[in-house]
Amino acid sequence: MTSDSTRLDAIIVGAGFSGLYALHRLREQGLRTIILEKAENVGGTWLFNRYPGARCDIESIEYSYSFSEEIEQEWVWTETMPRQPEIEAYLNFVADRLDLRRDIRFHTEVTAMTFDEAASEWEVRTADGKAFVAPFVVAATGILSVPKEPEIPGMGAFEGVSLFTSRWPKQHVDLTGKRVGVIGTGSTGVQLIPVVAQQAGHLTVFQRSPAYTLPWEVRPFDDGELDELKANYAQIRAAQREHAVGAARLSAFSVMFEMMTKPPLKSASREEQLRAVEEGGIIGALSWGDVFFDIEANQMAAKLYGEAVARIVKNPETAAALTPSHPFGCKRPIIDQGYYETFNRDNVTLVDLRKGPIVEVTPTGIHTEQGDHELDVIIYATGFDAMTGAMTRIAVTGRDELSLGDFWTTEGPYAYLGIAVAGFPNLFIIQAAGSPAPASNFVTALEQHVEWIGDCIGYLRANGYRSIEALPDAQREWIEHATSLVAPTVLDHPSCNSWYNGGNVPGKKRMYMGYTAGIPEYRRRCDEVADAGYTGFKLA
Ligand code: NA7
Repeated sequence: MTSDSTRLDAIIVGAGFSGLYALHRLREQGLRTIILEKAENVGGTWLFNRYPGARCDIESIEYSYSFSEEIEQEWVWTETMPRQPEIEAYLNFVADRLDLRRDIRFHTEVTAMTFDEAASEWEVRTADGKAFVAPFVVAATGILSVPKEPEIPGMGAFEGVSLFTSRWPKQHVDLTGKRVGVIGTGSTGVQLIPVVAQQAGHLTVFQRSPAYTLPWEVRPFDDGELDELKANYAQIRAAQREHAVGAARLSAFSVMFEMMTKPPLKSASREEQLRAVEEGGIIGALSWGDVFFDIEANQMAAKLYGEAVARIVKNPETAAALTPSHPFGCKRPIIDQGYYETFNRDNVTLVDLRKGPIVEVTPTGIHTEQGDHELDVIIYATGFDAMTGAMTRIAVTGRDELSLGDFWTTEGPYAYLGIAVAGFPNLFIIQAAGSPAPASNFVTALEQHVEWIGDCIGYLRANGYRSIEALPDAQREWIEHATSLVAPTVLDHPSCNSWYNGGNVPGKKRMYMGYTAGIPEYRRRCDEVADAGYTGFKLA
Protein backbone atom coordinates (compact mmCIF):
# COMPACT_ATOMS: atom_id res chain seq x y z
CA MET A 1 0.00 0.00 0.00
CA THR A 2 1.30 3.47 -0.86
CA SER A 3 1.00 6.37 1.59
CA ASP A 4 -1.41 8.27 -0.67
CA SER A 5 -3.87 5.38 -1.02
CA THR A 6 -7.46 6.14 -0.11
CA ARG A 7 -8.58 3.82 2.69
CA LEU A 8 -12.14 2.50 2.79
CA ASP A 9 -14.21 -0.33 4.22
CA ALA A 10 -15.35 -1.57 0.82
CA ILE A 11 -14.71 -0.79 -2.82
CA ILE A 12 -17.26 -1.50 -5.51
CA VAL A 13 -16.23 -1.69 -9.15
CA GLY A 14 -18.94 -0.57 -11.55
CA ALA A 15 -21.95 1.76 -11.29
CA GLY A 16 -24.51 -0.30 -13.18
CA PHE A 17 -27.61 -1.98 -11.74
CA SER A 18 -25.58 -4.13 -9.31
CA GLY A 19 -23.04 -1.55 -8.18
CA LEU A 20 -25.63 1.09 -7.37
CA TYR A 21 -27.57 -1.22 -5.08
CA ALA A 22 -24.36 -2.55 -3.52
CA LEU A 23 -23.27 1.00 -2.69
CA HIS A 24 -26.62 1.82 -1.13
CA ARG A 25 -26.71 -1.40 0.85
CA LEU A 26 -23.15 -1.23 2.21
CA ARG A 27 -23.52 2.45 3.09
CA GLU A 28 -26.68 1.62 5.00
CA GLN A 29 -24.65 -0.91 6.95
CA GLY A 30 -22.27 1.87 7.95
CA LEU A 31 -19.37 0.94 5.66
CA ARG A 32 -17.29 3.67 4.07
CA THR A 33 -17.78 2.58 0.49
CA ILE A 34 -17.13 4.02 -2.94
CA ILE A 35 -17.78 2.93 -6.50
CA LEU A 36 -15.04 3.19 -9.09
CA GLU A 37 -16.63 3.59 -12.52
CA LYS A 38 -14.83 4.01 -15.82
CA ALA A 39 -17.71 5.79 -17.57
CA GLU A 40 -18.88 9.36 -17.11
CA ASN A 41 -22.19 8.33 -15.60
CA VAL A 42 -24.16 5.52 -14.00
CA GLY A 43 -25.91 2.79 -16.02
CA GLY A 44 -23.26 0.22 -16.97
CA THR A 45 -24.53 -1.98 -19.78
CA TRP A 46 -27.61 0.25 -20.07
CA LEU A 47 -25.41 3.28 -20.61
CA PHE A 48 -23.31 1.81 -23.42
CA ASN A 49 -25.89 -0.26 -25.34
CA ARG A 50 -27.86 2.69 -26.67
CA TYR A 51 -28.38 1.32 -30.19
CA PRO A 52 -31.72 1.93 -31.95
CA GLY A 53 -34.35 -0.47 -30.67
CA ALA A 54 -32.48 -1.37 -27.46
CA ARG A 55 -34.99 -2.61 -24.95
CA CYS A 56 -35.31 -5.01 -22.03
CA ASP A 57 -37.27 -8.20 -22.63
CA ILE A 58 -38.56 -8.41 -19.08
CA GLU A 59 -41.46 -6.23 -17.91
CA SER A 60 -40.42 -2.88 -16.46
CA ILE A 61 -42.28 -3.33 -13.20
CA GLU A 62 -40.25 -6.50 -12.57
CA TYR A 63 -36.98 -5.40 -14.19
CA SER A 64 -36.46 -2.82 -11.45
CA TYR A 65 -35.31 -2.64 -7.86
CA SER A 66 -37.67 -4.11 -5.29
CA PHE A 67 -35.74 -2.98 -2.22
CA SER A 68 -37.25 0.50 -2.03
CA GLU A 69 -40.99 1.08 -1.92
CA GLU A 70 -40.42 4.80 -2.46
CA ILE A 71 -38.54 4.21 -5.70
CA GLU A 72 -41.15 1.70 -6.84
CA GLN A 73 -43.92 4.21 -6.27
CA GLU A 74 -42.18 7.35 -7.49
CA TRP A 75 -40.70 6.14 -10.76
CA VAL A 76 -43.04 6.14 -13.75
CA TRP A 77 -42.52 3.48 -16.43
CA THR A 78 -44.22 4.29 -19.70
CA GLU A 79 -44.12 0.90 -21.45
CA THR A 80 -44.62 -2.72 -20.51
CA MET A 81 -41.03 -3.54 -21.48
CA PRO A 82 -38.72 -0.58 -21.12
CA ARG A 83 -36.52 0.96 -23.80
CA GLN A 84 -32.87 1.68 -23.09
CA PRO A 85 -33.30 5.47 -22.57
CA GLU A 86 -35.95 4.82 -19.93
CA ILE A 87 -33.77 2.32 -18.05
CA GLU A 88 -30.84 4.71 -18.23
CA ALA A 89 -33.06 7.50 -16.87
CA TYR A 90 -34.34 5.17 -14.13
CA LEU A 91 -30.82 4.36 -12.95
CA ASN A 92 -29.99 8.07 -12.92
CA PHE A 93 -33.13 8.69 -10.88
CA VAL A 94 -32.11 5.98 -8.40
CA ALA A 95 -28.59 7.42 -8.11
CA ASP A 96 -30.03 10.85 -7.32
CA ARG A 97 -32.85 9.63 -5.08
CA LEU A 98 -30.40 7.67 -2.90
CA ASP A 99 -27.72 10.35 -3.13
CA LEU A 100 -25.25 7.82 -4.50
CA ARG A 101 -23.19 10.12 -6.73
CA ARG A 102 -21.15 11.61 -3.88
CA ASP A 103 -19.54 8.18 -3.46
CA ILE A 104 -19.01 7.36 -7.12
CA ARG A 105 -15.71 8.22 -8.81
CA PHE A 106 -16.52 8.51 -12.50
CA HIS A 107 -13.89 8.35 -15.27
CA THR A 108 -12.02 5.95 -13.01
CA GLU A 109 -11.08 2.69 -14.67
CA VAL A 110 -9.83 -0.11 -12.45
CA THR A 111 -6.79 -1.77 -13.99
CA ALA A 112 -5.46 -3.94 -11.17
CA MET A 113 -6.38 -5.30 -7.76
CA THR A 114 -4.02 -7.15 -5.48
CA PHE A 115 -4.73 -8.95 -2.22
CA ASP A 116 -2.31 -8.33 0.63
CA GLU A 117 -2.62 -11.46 2.73
CA ALA A 118 -0.82 -10.12 5.82
CA ALA A 119 -3.06 -7.05 6.01
CA SER A 120 -6.07 -8.95 4.67
CA GLU A 121 -7.01 -6.18 2.30
CA TRP A 122 -7.21 -5.36 -1.38
CA GLU A 123 -5.31 -2.62 -3.13
CA VAL A 124 -7.21 -1.41 -6.17
CA ARG A 125 -5.35 0.58 -8.81
CA THR A 126 -6.84 2.75 -11.52
CA ALA A 127 -5.77 3.86 -14.99
CA ASP A 128 -5.08 7.39 -13.74
CA GLY A 129 -2.56 6.10 -11.19
CA LYS A 130 -4.67 6.24 -8.04
CA ALA A 131 -4.76 3.54 -5.37
CA PHE A 132 -7.60 2.58 -3.05
CA VAL A 133 -7.39 0.11 -0.18
CA ALA A 134 -10.17 -1.79 1.56
CA PRO A 135 -10.71 -5.18 3.19
CA PHE A 136 -13.57 -5.97 0.79
CA VAL A 137 -14.08 -5.58 -2.93
CA VAL A 138 -17.41 -6.09 -4.66
CA ALA A 139 -16.97 -6.55 -8.40
CA ALA A 140 -20.16 -5.26 -9.99
CA THR A 141 -18.48 -5.32 -13.37
CA GLY A 142 -21.38 -6.71 -15.37
CA ILE A 143 -21.98 -9.94 -17.22
CA LEU A 144 -22.45 -8.33 -20.63
CA SER A 145 -20.08 -5.39 -20.39
CA VAL A 146 -17.13 -6.38 -22.58
CA PRO A 147 -17.96 -6.35 -26.29
CA LYS A 148 -16.71 -9.17 -28.46
CA GLU A 149 -15.57 -7.61 -31.66
CA PRO A 150 -15.29 -10.03 -34.53
CA GLU A 151 -11.83 -10.47 -35.95
CA ILE A 152 -12.76 -9.99 -39.57
CA PRO A 153 -9.85 -9.05 -41.84
CA GLY A 154 -10.02 -5.51 -43.18
CA MET A 155 -12.40 -4.08 -40.55
CA GLY A 156 -10.10 -1.12 -39.97
CA ALA A 157 -9.84 -0.34 -43.68
CA PHE A 158 -13.56 0.31 -44.18
CA GLU A 159 -13.96 3.86 -45.53
CA GLY A 160 -17.60 4.19 -44.49
CA VAL A 161 -18.90 4.45 -40.94
CA SER A 162 -18.33 1.51 -38.55
CA LEU A 163 -20.69 1.34 -35.58
CA PHE A 164 -20.68 -1.03 -32.61
CA THR A 165 -23.99 -1.60 -30.83
CA SER A 166 -22.28 -1.94 -27.45
CA ARG A 167 -20.74 1.53 -27.68
CA TRP A 168 -23.29 3.33 -29.79
CA PRO A 169 -22.64 7.08 -30.08
CA LYS A 170 -24.67 9.42 -27.90
CA GLN A 171 -25.35 11.82 -30.74
CA HIS A 172 -28.05 10.90 -33.26
CA VAL A 173 -26.84 8.65 -36.05
CA ASP A 174 -28.65 9.43 -39.28
CA LEU A 175 -29.02 6.30 -41.38
CA THR A 176 -31.57 7.83 -43.74
CA GLY A 177 -31.04 6.63 -47.26
CA LYS A 178 -27.77 4.85 -46.37
CA ARG A 179 -26.68 1.40 -47.47
CA VAL A 180 -26.34 -0.29 -44.08
CA GLY A 181 -24.94 -3.73 -43.25
CA VAL A 182 -25.61 -5.43 -39.90
CA ILE A 183 -23.45 -8.31 -38.69
CA GLY A 184 -25.00 -10.35 -35.89
CA THR A 185 -28.49 -11.66 -35.25
CA GLY A 186 -28.55 -12.29 -31.49
CA SER A 187 -30.84 -10.32 -29.14
CA THR A 188 -29.14 -7.10 -30.16
CA GLY A 189 -29.40 -7.66 -33.92
CA VAL A 190 -33.00 -8.81 -33.62
CA GLN A 191 -33.93 -5.59 -31.77
CA LEU A 192 -31.89 -3.33 -34.04
CA ILE A 193 -32.75 -4.72 -37.48
CA PRO A 194 -36.47 -3.74 -37.65
CA VAL A 195 -35.64 -0.18 -36.55
CA VAL A 196 -32.70 0.28 -38.93
CA ALA A 197 -34.77 -1.15 -41.79
CA GLN A 198 -37.20 1.75 -41.40
CA GLN A 199 -34.42 4.32 -41.72
CA ALA A 200 -31.91 2.86 -44.13
CA GLY A 201 -32.03 3.17 -47.90
CA HIS A 202 -31.08 -0.47 -48.00
CA LEU A 203 -30.30 -2.88 -45.17
CA THR A 204 -28.23 -6.03 -45.67
CA VAL A 205 -28.29 -8.47 -42.75
CA PHE A 206 -25.26 -10.77 -42.51
CA GLN A 207 -26.51 -13.76 -40.56
CA ARG A 208 -24.24 -16.56 -39.33
CA SER A 209 -26.76 -18.25 -37.01
CA PRO A 210 -30.47 -17.51 -37.35
CA ALA A 211 -32.14 -16.66 -34.05
CA TYR A 212 -35.13 -18.24 -32.41
CA THR A 213 -37.13 -15.18 -31.54
CA LEU A 214 -40.50 -14.97 -29.88
CA PRO A 215 -42.73 -12.17 -31.18
CA TRP A 216 -44.56 -10.29 -28.49
CA GLU A 217 -46.37 -7.02 -28.41
CA VAL A 218 -44.75 -4.37 -26.28
CA ARG A 219 -47.05 -1.46 -25.60
CA PRO A 220 -47.37 1.76 -23.66
CA PHE A 221 -49.26 1.42 -20.39
CA ASP A 222 -52.94 2.30 -20.65
CA ASP A 223 -54.26 5.19 -18.59
CA GLY A 224 -54.32 4.15 -14.93
CA GLU A 225 -52.73 0.75 -15.63
CA LEU A 226 -49.42 1.54 -13.98
CA ASP A 227 -51.16 3.04 -10.93
CA GLU A 228 -53.14 -0.14 -10.54
CA LEU A 229 -49.99 -2.23 -10.79
CA LYS A 230 -48.26 -0.02 -8.25
CA ALA A 231 -51.17 -0.46 -5.86
CA ASN A 232 -50.48 -4.21 -6.03
CA TYR A 233 -46.71 -4.01 -5.96
CA ALA A 234 -46.36 -6.12 -2.81
CA GLN A 235 -48.13 -9.06 -4.47
CA ILE A 236 -46.23 -8.56 -7.74
CA ARG A 237 -42.89 -8.64 -5.93
CA ALA A 238 -43.91 -11.67 -3.85
CA ALA A 239 -44.83 -13.61 -7.00
CA GLN A 240 -41.64 -12.52 -8.73
CA ARG A 241 -39.54 -13.59 -5.77
CA GLU A 242 -41.06 -17.07 -5.81
CA HIS A 243 -40.79 -17.55 -9.55
CA ALA A 244 -37.89 -19.65 -10.83
CA VAL A 245 -36.80 -16.99 -13.34
CA GLY A 246 -37.35 -14.04 -11.01
CA ALA A 247 -40.13 -12.66 -13.19
CA ALA A 248 -43.68 -13.95 -12.79
CA ARG A 249 -45.12 -11.77 -15.55
CA LEU A 250 -44.19 -11.96 -19.21
CA SER A 251 -40.51 -12.25 -20.07
CA ALA A 252 -38.40 -14.11 -22.59
CA PHE A 253 -37.66 -16.59 -19.79
CA SER A 254 -41.19 -17.05 -18.54
CA VAL A 255 -42.37 -17.82 -22.10
CA MET A 256 -39.80 -20.62 -22.18
CA PHE A 257 -40.72 -21.73 -18.70
CA GLU A 258 -44.37 -21.99 -19.73
CA MET A 259 -43.36 -24.21 -22.67
CA MET A 260 -42.11 -26.87 -20.28
CA THR A 261 -45.64 -27.39 -18.95
CA LYS A 262 -46.97 -28.39 -22.38
CA PRO A 263 -47.42 -31.95 -23.74
CA PRO A 264 -44.48 -33.59 -25.54
CA LEU A 265 -43.97 -32.97 -29.25
CA LYS A 266 -42.83 -36.52 -29.93
CA SER A 267 -46.25 -37.92 -29.13
CA ALA A 268 -48.17 -35.16 -30.94
CA SER A 269 -49.92 -36.05 -34.21
CA ARG A 270 -49.22 -33.98 -37.33
CA GLU A 271 -52.67 -32.42 -36.90
CA GLU A 272 -51.85 -31.39 -33.35
CA GLN A 273 -48.55 -29.94 -34.50
CA LEU A 274 -50.20 -27.92 -37.25
CA ARG A 275 -52.87 -26.70 -34.87
CA ALA A 276 -50.15 -25.51 -32.50
CA VAL A 277 -48.60 -23.43 -35.30
CA GLU A 278 -52.00 -22.28 -36.54
CA GLU A 279 -53.09 -21.10 -33.10
CA GLY A 280 -49.80 -20.12 -31.49
CA GLY A 281 -47.63 -19.13 -34.47
CA ILE A 282 -43.93 -19.14 -33.72
CA ILE A 283 -44.40 -19.57 -29.98
CA GLY A 284 -46.85 -22.42 -30.61
CA ALA A 285 -44.29 -24.18 -32.79
CA LEU A 286 -41.88 -24.33 -29.86
CA SER A 287 -44.33 -24.93 -27.02
CA TRP A 288 -43.74 -28.56 -26.20
CA GLY A 289 -42.72 -30.10 -22.90
CA ASP A 290 -39.91 -32.21 -24.32
CA VAL A 291 -38.01 -29.63 -26.40
CA PHE A 292 -35.55 -28.76 -23.64
CA PHE A 293 -34.83 -32.38 -22.72
CA ASP A 294 -34.82 -34.34 -25.95
CA ILE A 295 -32.67 -33.24 -28.86
CA GLU A 296 -34.85 -35.07 -31.38
CA ALA A 297 -37.96 -33.28 -30.11
CA ASN A 298 -35.98 -30.06 -30.26
CA GLN A 299 -35.05 -30.70 -33.90
CA MET A 300 -38.68 -31.46 -34.70
CA ALA A 301 -39.66 -28.17 -33.05
CA ALA A 302 -37.02 -26.37 -35.12
CA LYS A 303 -38.68 -27.70 -38.27
CA LEU A 304 -42.09 -26.57 -37.09
CA TYR A 305 -40.55 -23.22 -36.22
CA GLY A 306 -39.33 -22.96 -39.82
CA GLU A 307 -42.89 -23.65 -40.99
CA ALA A 308 -44.18 -20.88 -38.72
CA VAL A 309 -41.53 -18.47 -40.04
CA ALA A 310 -42.52 -19.37 -43.62
CA ARG A 311 -46.06 -18.22 -42.84
CA ILE A 312 -44.71 -14.73 -42.14
CA VAL A 313 -41.77 -14.36 -44.53
CA LYS A 314 -42.99 -14.28 -48.11
CA ASN A 315 -39.79 -15.27 -49.93
CA PRO A 316 -39.37 -19.05 -49.33
CA GLU A 317 -35.59 -18.88 -49.70
CA THR A 318 -35.37 -16.11 -47.11
CA ALA A 319 -37.71 -18.01 -44.79
CA ALA A 320 -35.52 -21.12 -45.04
CA ALA A 321 -32.43 -19.01 -44.40
CA LEU A 322 -34.07 -17.63 -41.25
CA THR A 323 -34.70 -21.12 -39.83
CA PRO A 324 -32.17 -21.94 -37.11
CA SER A 325 -30.08 -25.11 -37.08
CA HIS A 326 -28.85 -24.97 -33.47
CA PRO A 327 -31.04 -26.34 -30.65
CA PHE A 328 -33.72 -24.04 -29.29
CA GLY A 329 -32.96 -23.08 -25.69
CA CYS A 330 -29.18 -23.24 -25.79
CA LYS A 331 -28.93 -19.52 -26.50
CA ARG A 332 -30.66 -16.83 -24.55
CA PRO A 333 -34.33 -16.50 -25.52
CA ILE A 334 -35.29 -13.37 -27.44
CA ILE A 335 -38.49 -11.39 -27.65
CA ASP A 336 -38.91 -9.36 -30.81
CA GLN A 337 -40.99 -6.62 -32.35
CA GLY A 338 -41.73 -7.35 -36.00
CA TYR A 339 -38.44 -9.10 -36.76
CA TYR A 340 -39.63 -11.52 -39.42
CA GLU A 341 -41.97 -8.98 -41.07
CA THR A 342 -38.87 -6.86 -41.66
CA PHE A 343 -37.62 -9.39 -44.21
CA ASN A 344 -40.70 -8.76 -46.37
CA ARG A 345 -39.54 -5.18 -46.96
CA ASP A 346 -38.15 -4.29 -50.38
CA ASN A 347 -35.17 -2.54 -48.83
CA VAL A 348 -33.96 -5.54 -46.78
CA THR A 349 -31.69 -8.36 -47.97
CA LEU A 350 -30.63 -11.36 -45.91
CA VAL A 351 -27.23 -12.91 -46.54
CA ASP A 352 -27.13 -16.45 -45.12
CA LEU A 353 -23.50 -16.88 -44.10
CA ARG A 354 -24.06 -20.61 -43.65
CA LYS A 355 -23.84 -20.74 -47.46
CA GLY A 356 -20.52 -18.89 -47.55
CA PRO A 357 -18.93 -16.82 -44.79
CA ILE A 358 -17.63 -13.28 -44.70
CA VAL A 359 -14.13 -13.24 -46.17
CA GLU A 360 -13.19 -9.65 -45.38
CA VAL A 361 -14.34 -6.13 -44.92
CA THR A 362 -13.18 -4.07 -47.89
CA PRO A 363 -12.80 -0.26 -48.03
CA THR A 364 -16.26 -0.10 -49.64
CA GLY A 365 -18.22 -2.93 -48.05
CA ILE A 366 -18.25 -6.61 -47.17
CA HIS A 367 -16.86 -9.40 -49.31
CA THR A 368 -18.36 -12.84 -48.65
CA GLU A 369 -17.71 -16.13 -50.40
CA GLN A 370 -21.06 -15.52 -52.10
CA GLY A 371 -20.28 -12.04 -53.43
CA ASP A 372 -19.70 -8.36 -52.63
CA HIS A 373 -21.94 -5.86 -50.85
CA GLU A 374 -21.24 -2.14 -51.19
CA LEU A 375 -22.06 -0.32 -47.94
CA ASP A 376 -21.97 3.15 -46.37
CA VAL A 377 -22.33 1.91 -42.80
CA ILE A 378 -21.44 -1.37 -41.08
CA ILE A 379 -23.06 -2.11 -37.71
CA TYR A 380 -21.42 -4.80 -35.58
CA ALA A 381 -23.89 -6.53 -33.21
CA THR A 382 -21.50 -9.37 -32.48
CA GLY A 383 -22.02 -10.01 -28.78
CA PHE A 384 -19.93 -10.03 -25.63
CA ASP A 385 -17.12 -11.78 -23.82
CA ALA A 386 -19.78 -12.47 -21.23
CA MET A 387 -19.62 -13.35 -17.53
CA THR A 388 -15.83 -13.43 -17.17
CA GLY A 389 -14.72 -10.78 -19.70
CA ALA A 390 -14.75 -7.76 -17.39
CA MET A 391 -12.77 -9.38 -14.59
CA THR A 392 -10.20 -11.04 -16.83
CA ARG A 393 -9.37 -7.60 -18.24
CA ILE A 394 -8.40 -6.39 -14.77
CA ALA A 395 -5.12 -7.74 -13.34
CA VAL A 396 -6.66 -9.44 -10.31
CA THR A 397 -4.02 -11.05 -8.10
CA GLY A 398 -5.17 -13.08 -5.13
CA ARG A 399 -3.39 -15.10 -2.49
CA ASP A 400 0.02 -16.56 -3.45
CA GLU A 401 0.22 -14.42 -6.61
CA LEU A 402 -2.69 -16.29 -8.16
CA SER A 403 -4.06 -14.51 -11.24
CA LEU A 404 -7.83 -14.67 -11.68
CA GLY A 405 -7.49 -14.26 -15.43
CA ASP A 406 -5.00 -17.14 -15.67
CA PHE A 407 -7.10 -19.34 -13.39
CA TRP A 408 -10.30 -18.81 -15.33
CA THR A 409 -8.53 -19.14 -18.68
CA THR A 410 -6.68 -22.35 -17.90
CA GLU A 411 -9.02 -24.13 -15.44
CA GLY A 412 -12.40 -22.71 -16.36
CA PRO A 413 -14.60 -19.90 -14.99
CA TYR A 414 -15.11 -21.50 -11.56
CA ALA A 415 -16.78 -19.70 -8.68
CA TYR A 416 -18.52 -20.81 -5.49
CA LEU A 417 -22.23 -19.87 -5.44
CA GLY A 418 -21.51 -17.69 -8.46
CA ILE A 419 -20.08 -15.11 -6.04
CA ALA A 420 -16.60 -16.00 -4.73
CA VAL A 421 -13.47 -17.67 -6.11
CA ALA A 422 -11.03 -19.84 -4.14
CA GLY A 423 -7.70 -18.04 -3.83
CA PHE A 424 -9.33 -14.59 -3.83
CA PRO A 425 -10.41 -13.81 -0.26
CA ASN A 426 -12.81 -10.95 0.46
CA LEU A 427 -13.58 -10.50 -3.23
CA PHE A 428 -17.26 -10.81 -4.07
CA ILE A 429 -18.12 -11.03 -7.74
CA ILE A 430 -21.73 -10.25 -8.51
CA GLN A 431 -22.95 -12.85 -10.99
CA ALA A 432 -19.90 -14.95 -11.67
CA ALA A 433 -20.35 -18.39 -13.26
CA GLY A 434 -22.79 -20.52 -11.29
CA SER A 435 -25.11 -17.59 -10.57
CA PRO A 436 -28.72 -17.78 -11.76
CA ALA A 437 -28.38 -14.36 -13.46
CA PRO A 438 -27.84 -15.45 -17.09
CA ALA A 439 -31.02 -17.49 -17.23
CA SER A 440 -33.28 -15.25 -15.17
CA ASN A 441 -34.32 -11.71 -14.36
CA PHE A 442 -30.91 -10.19 -13.78
CA VAL A 443 -32.28 -7.61 -11.31
CA THR A 444 -33.96 -10.21 -9.07
CA ALA A 445 -30.72 -12.19 -9.05
CA LEU A 446 -28.51 -9.19 -8.30
CA GLU A 447 -30.67 -8.03 -5.41
CA GLN A 448 -30.26 -11.44 -3.80
CA HIS A 449 -26.50 -11.34 -4.40
CA VAL A 450 -26.09 -7.84 -2.97
CA GLU A 451 -28.15 -8.65 0.11
CA TRP A 452 -26.33 -11.91 0.73
CA ILE A 453 -22.94 -10.19 0.32
CA GLY A 454 -24.01 -7.34 2.62
CA ASP A 455 -25.14 -9.80 5.28
CA CYS A 456 -21.92 -11.76 4.90
CA ILE A 457 -19.72 -8.68 5.36
CA GLY A 458 -21.89 -7.68 8.33
CA TYR A 459 -21.41 -11.12 9.87
CA LEU A 460 -17.63 -11.03 9.39
CA ARG A 461 -17.32 -7.59 10.97
CA ALA A 462 -19.63 -8.44 13.86
CA ASN A 463 -17.76 -11.63 14.65
CA GLY A 464 -14.22 -10.34 14.30
CA TYR A 465 -13.32 -12.21 11.12
CA ARG A 466 -10.92 -10.45 8.77
CA SER A 467 -11.28 -12.68 5.77
CA ILE A 468 -13.53 -15.11 3.98
CA GLU A 469 -12.43 -17.34 1.14
CA ALA A 470 -14.22 -19.99 -0.89
CA LEU A 471 -12.79 -23.49 -0.42
CA PRO A 472 -11.69 -25.23 -3.64
CA ASP A 473 -13.78 -28.35 -2.88
CA ALA A 474 -16.94 -26.35 -2.27
CA GLN A 475 -16.29 -24.40 -5.47
CA ARG A 476 -15.81 -27.59 -7.48
CA GLU A 477 -18.95 -29.14 -6.00
CA TRP A 478 -20.98 -26.01 -6.79
CA ILE A 479 -19.86 -25.98 -10.39
CA GLU A 480 -20.49 -29.74 -10.68
CA HIS A 481 -23.96 -29.18 -9.27
CA ALA A 482 -24.66 -26.27 -11.64
CA THR A 483 -23.41 -28.09 -14.72
CA SER A 484 -25.20 -31.32 -13.73
CA LEU A 485 -28.49 -29.41 -13.89
CA VAL A 486 -28.04 -28.74 -17.61
CA ALA A 487 -26.48 -32.12 -18.46
CA PRO A 488 -29.85 -33.84 -19.11
CA THR A 489 -31.08 -30.91 -21.20
CA VAL A 490 -30.25 -29.39 -24.58
CA LEU A 491 -29.15 -26.14 -22.94
CA ASP A 492 -25.45 -26.94 -23.28
CA HIS A 493 -25.67 -29.09 -26.39
CA PRO A 494 -22.22 -29.59 -27.98
CA SER A 495 -23.48 -28.11 -31.26
CA CYS A 496 -24.21 -24.81 -29.57
CA ASN A 497 -21.80 -21.91 -29.14
CA SER A 498 -23.26 -19.17 -27.03
CA TRP A 499 -22.25 -16.65 -24.40
CA TYR A 500 -23.82 -19.03 -21.85
CA ASN A 501 -21.03 -21.56 -22.41
CA GLY A 502 -18.28 -19.24 -23.64
CA GLY A 503 -18.37 -20.92 -27.07
CA ASN A 504 -18.98 -17.54 -28.74
CA VAL A 505 -15.44 -16.39 -27.88
CA PRO A 506 -12.68 -18.33 -29.67
CA GLY A 507 -10.27 -19.93 -27.20
CA LYS A 508 -12.47 -19.39 -24.13
CA LYS A 509 -12.71 -22.39 -21.80
CA ARG A 510 -16.11 -23.88 -22.43
CA MET A 511 -18.43 -24.30 -19.45
CA TYR A 512 -22.13 -23.60 -19.00
CA MET A 513 -22.11 -20.56 -16.72
CA GLY A 514 -25.68 -20.26 -15.50
CA TYR A 515 -27.50 -21.84 -12.55
CA THR A 516 -30.79 -23.24 -13.77
CA ALA A 517 -32.52 -24.61 -10.66
CA GLY A 518 -34.20 -21.22 -10.29
CA ILE A 519 -33.66 -18.22 -8.05
CA PRO A 520 -35.76 -19.51 -5.08
CA GLU A 521 -33.71 -22.71 -4.92
CA TYR A 522 -30.51 -20.72 -5.34
CA ARG A 523 -31.59 -18.37 -2.56
CA ARG A 524 -32.42 -21.33 -0.32
CA ARG A 525 -28.97 -22.82 -0.83
CA CYS A 526 -27.20 -19.49 -0.23
CA ASP A 527 -29.22 -18.94 2.96
CA GLU A 528 -28.38 -22.45 4.12
CA VAL A 529 -24.67 -21.68 3.64
CA ALA A 530 -24.96 -18.43 5.61
CA ASP A 531 -27.12 -19.90 8.39
CA ALA A 532 -24.59 -22.66 8.98
CA GLY A 533 -21.79 -20.10 9.48
CA TYR A 534 -20.72 -19.91 5.81
CA THR A 535 -20.07 -23.53 4.95
CA GLY A 536 -17.74 -24.00 2.01
CA PHE A 537 -15.81 -20.88 3.02
CA LYS A 538 -12.75 -20.51 5.21
CA LEU A 539 -13.20 -17.70 7.72
CA ALA A 540 -10.11 -16.31 9.40
P1 NA7 B 1 -25.15 -12.65 -29.04
O1 NA7 B 1 -26.43 -13.20 -28.63
O2 NA7 B 1 -23.90 -13.32 -28.62
O3 NA7 B 1 -25.19 -12.52 -30.63
C1 NA7 B 1 -24.07 -12.16 -31.40
C2 NA7 B 1 -24.37 -12.35 -32.84
O4 NA7 B 1 -23.25 -11.96 -33.62
C3 NA7 B 1 -24.66 -13.81 -33.20
O5 NA7 B 1 -25.66 -13.84 -34.19
C4 NA7 B 1 -23.32 -14.26 -33.76
O6 NA7 B 1 -23.39 -15.37 -34.59
C5 NA7 B 1 -22.91 -13.02 -34.51
N1 NA7 B 1 -21.48 -12.98 -34.78
C6 NA7 B 1 -20.46 -12.89 -33.90
N2 NA7 B 1 -19.28 -12.86 -34.55
C7 NA7 B 1 -19.56 -12.94 -35.87
C8 NA7 B 1 -18.78 -12.97 -37.05
N3 NA7 B 1 -17.45 -12.91 -36.99
N4 NA7 B 1 -19.41 -13.07 -38.25
C9 NA7 B 1 -20.75 -13.12 -38.29
N5 NA7 B 1 -21.54 -13.10 -37.22
C10 NA7 B 1 -20.96 -13.01 -36.03
O7 NA7 B 1 -25.00 -11.13 -28.57
P2 NA7 B 1 -26.14 -10.02 -28.46
O8 NA7 B 1 -25.46 -8.73 -28.22
O9 NA7 B 1 -27.06 -10.10 -29.60
O10 NA7 B 1 -26.94 -10.44 -27.19
C11 NA7 B 1 -26.25 -10.62 -25.95
C12 NA7 B 1 -27.18 -10.53 -24.80
O11 NA7 B 1 -27.57 -9.18 -24.57
C13 NA7 B 1 -28.47 -11.24 -24.95
O12 NA7 B 1 -28.37 -12.60 -24.80
C14 NA7 B 1 -29.34 -10.56 -23.93
O13 NA7 B 1 -29.04 -11.09 -22.65
C15 NA7 B 1 -28.88 -9.15 -23.99
P3 NA7 B 1 -23.24 -16.87 -33.96
O14 NA7 B 1 -24.47 -17.09 -33.17
O15 NA7 B 1 -22.00 -16.82 -33.09
O16 NA7 B 1 -23.07 -17.75 -35.11
